[in-house]
Amino acid sequence: MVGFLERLHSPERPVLVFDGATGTSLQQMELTAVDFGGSALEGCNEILVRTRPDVVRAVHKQFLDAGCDVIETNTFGSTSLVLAEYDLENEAFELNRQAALIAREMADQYTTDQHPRYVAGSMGPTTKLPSLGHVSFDVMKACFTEQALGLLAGNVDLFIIETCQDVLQIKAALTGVEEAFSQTGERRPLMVSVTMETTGTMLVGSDIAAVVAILEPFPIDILGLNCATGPEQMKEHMRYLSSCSPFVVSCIPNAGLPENIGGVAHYRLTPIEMKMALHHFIEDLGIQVIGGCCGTTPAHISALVEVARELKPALREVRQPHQYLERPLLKAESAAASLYGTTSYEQENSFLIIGERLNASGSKKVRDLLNEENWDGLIGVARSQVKENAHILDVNVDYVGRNGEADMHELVSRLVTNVNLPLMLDSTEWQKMEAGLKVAGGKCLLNSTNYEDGNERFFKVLELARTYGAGVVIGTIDEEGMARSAERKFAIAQRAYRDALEFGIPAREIFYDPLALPISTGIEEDRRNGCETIAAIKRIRDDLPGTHVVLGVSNISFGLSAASRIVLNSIFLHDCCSAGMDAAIVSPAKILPLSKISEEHQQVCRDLINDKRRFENGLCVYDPLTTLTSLFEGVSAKEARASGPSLADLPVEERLKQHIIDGERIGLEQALADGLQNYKPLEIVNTFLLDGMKVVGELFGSGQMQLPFVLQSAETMKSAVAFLEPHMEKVIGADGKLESSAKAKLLIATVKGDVHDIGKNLVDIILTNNGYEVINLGIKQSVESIIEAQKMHGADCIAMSGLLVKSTAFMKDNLDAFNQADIDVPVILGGAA
Ligand code: THG
Repeated sequence: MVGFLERLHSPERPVLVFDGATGTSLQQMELTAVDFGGSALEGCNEILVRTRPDVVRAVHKQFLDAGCDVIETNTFGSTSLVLAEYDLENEAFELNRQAALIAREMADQYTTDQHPRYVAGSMGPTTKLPSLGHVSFDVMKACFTEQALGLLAGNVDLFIIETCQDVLQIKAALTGVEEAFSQTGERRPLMVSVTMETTGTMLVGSDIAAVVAILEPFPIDILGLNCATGPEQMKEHMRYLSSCSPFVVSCIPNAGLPENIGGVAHYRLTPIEMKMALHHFIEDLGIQVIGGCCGTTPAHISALVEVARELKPALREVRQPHQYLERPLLKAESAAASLYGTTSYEQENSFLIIGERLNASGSKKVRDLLNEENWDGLIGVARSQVKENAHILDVNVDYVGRNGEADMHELVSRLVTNVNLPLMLDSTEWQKMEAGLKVAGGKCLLNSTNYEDGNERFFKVLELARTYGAGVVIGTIDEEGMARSAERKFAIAQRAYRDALEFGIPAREIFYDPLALPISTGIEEDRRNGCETIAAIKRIRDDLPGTHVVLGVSNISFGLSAASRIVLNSIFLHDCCSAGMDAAIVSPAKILPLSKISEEHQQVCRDLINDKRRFENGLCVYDPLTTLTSLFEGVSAKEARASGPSLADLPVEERLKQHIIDGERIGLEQALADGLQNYKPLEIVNTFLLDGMKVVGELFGSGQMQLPFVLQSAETMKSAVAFLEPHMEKVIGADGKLESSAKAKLLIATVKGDVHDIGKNLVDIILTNNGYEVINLGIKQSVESIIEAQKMHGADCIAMSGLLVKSTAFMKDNLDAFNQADIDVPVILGGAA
């Protein structure tokens, strides 16, 4: 049988068809608790490969009969992370192996020379979001390794990491699968399929460009979308993938957006409609892998098989893994990314601005904040650089005597949910960089590596870049120390160019740092530090194609007065950019445009940079360093620049509201204290703070604010209420709750047989912080326990949630049971289906 990749990349470029919905198909089989092996396991579809393998075979069979090319193993939730909800965590390997063997047997039965059938090992997203701290990278990775080993033992043809909600989860899965490959010495093609919500982003807020930029460095074969919506809502994303993704594109939509018809989730798109929608994707956008997600039946798959036979996909340029070094992205440039969006490495009419402030070795303030573990204060430093228009944040926690790995972990995990900028992880120790990489879902830059300790450390950082998909800064330092002359700087850069490309890091991911060393010391050997660096920039730009150049610009002026530093740094930056530098680590607010610097000051700085001292009879008669120092005697830094308005300048009412919108806890207590001068605590909550939450809700609803920021706003709301509580004694009820601030009481539960509660828990947080009292019963709640809780709490409303399509059936039954029990409060149903 021809291998999967061989077929995918064969000259005919066939459109390959995946199977349809497994969950809905199993539901059609009308299984009971007995089929799952007892009521405790009801809803655990993954156990069926053991308890009812005949049923699993029947599902595969109906899709194979429909003519699909690929069937997926029944292992969507077969990681120990999810199986633990059913006390089955020790069965993960076996369940995956069994599922793969069943699918293998079925696919082999159907395979003919003309029509090979393949098995894709399905790896779902689990029930946890690592970017929100629900689970650690290492635990998640280990779970995926175990799953992959089981699937490999059952001999799947490829892996599909699917229904992805969080890019950090994808990275954990990809590194986990790589680990399984290296343990077994085997390899399989990789497909990644992400879920874009109706908001237009992944659940954690990543847009499609961020998804592509973050995954571009990984050796995957197919990247596409599945679930959440129908083909119509996927159109824009498909267009982007078609023109910008270097991978084969896949599209596995639901049979339309679910609609509620008579209390049951209904997927309305007919097989013909689905076929029509995908027609366009194949013919015009070159989508080469299609299939069906929720609500798709064998009839849908038959229709897709027809369209796949009839059409030839439009030609797209596709990169195969071994071409990573040669082929850049198609239309999108190389970019760094936050969890939310991309920042191109190449900035038009500017340079890539990397904010230098969040650096414990470069700032006493940051050092002190770190020592106090004042994380909010550190986030404040990061935010101020966002306001100053930094494109990327340099993050350095190097501080003797502290646990740098723990600090990097803590700070980066907070940064990713508080700041919408990509990160540059700055450390002399690779272990600290890795600690940051494990919590940063976006695409980072690693700052930095060099040959100071020989090849070993140099390659260790490159390995991190390759494993986690990051760009890398390479300093021109080798075994003999820092390169001082342009020639030596270039020689080291050239050595690194060869090494990095050979190792698998493409030129476009390399940022050379030819070292900005102080020209402010007056020491003879430092005099040429500026001009040698500029000369090195020119040579790198001319002779090492495709790479970038970066400098820690502020180094050159160490020790000078604040005002003269601003001017010297600005001129040096400008001249380095003219020489070909395209990125710089700076304090953006302290950079002046040349037009704001007098001719005289420019001249002195350039003389200093280029060492234009004048000597007469061996005596120095003009030293630009001395001249610069005297020119700026007594000039304050403030006089050298202007500063913008801040939160503190707003009237208190606006300020309170803005604190909530920004999720900014620094200065919050002061704002609340100021507010208390004129308003009652409850007025502050109900008017200004809730106004802020309302704006947050609107921004979220319209896709302008991502989920983690909403949660930060909710946390800020919580702090505000906690601060105000002692001032509200009179209105606190007997139960200690804020009587008049609790708008209503809600009872919420994930229904029987369902372990998915990410959405429900978010609803809990957001409602709680909007003044509702929420009683959260948790997952797998039987109708009896919901009724009992309702009798006890007398909630004003009951909300039931669940991800599985079959959960809607439980919800319907529960409604009957509520009627029987004379419960007449309103009921809200929610969840993916
Ligand atoms: N190359 C690369 N990375 C780097 C550097 C580099 N990272 C760190 C540094 N150099 C760039 N960042 C800074 C940060 C702060 C200062 C200079 C460079 C700075 N600090 C004040 C000082 O030392 O006087 C401290 C002021 C304070 O305490 O607040 O100027 O070259 N790849």
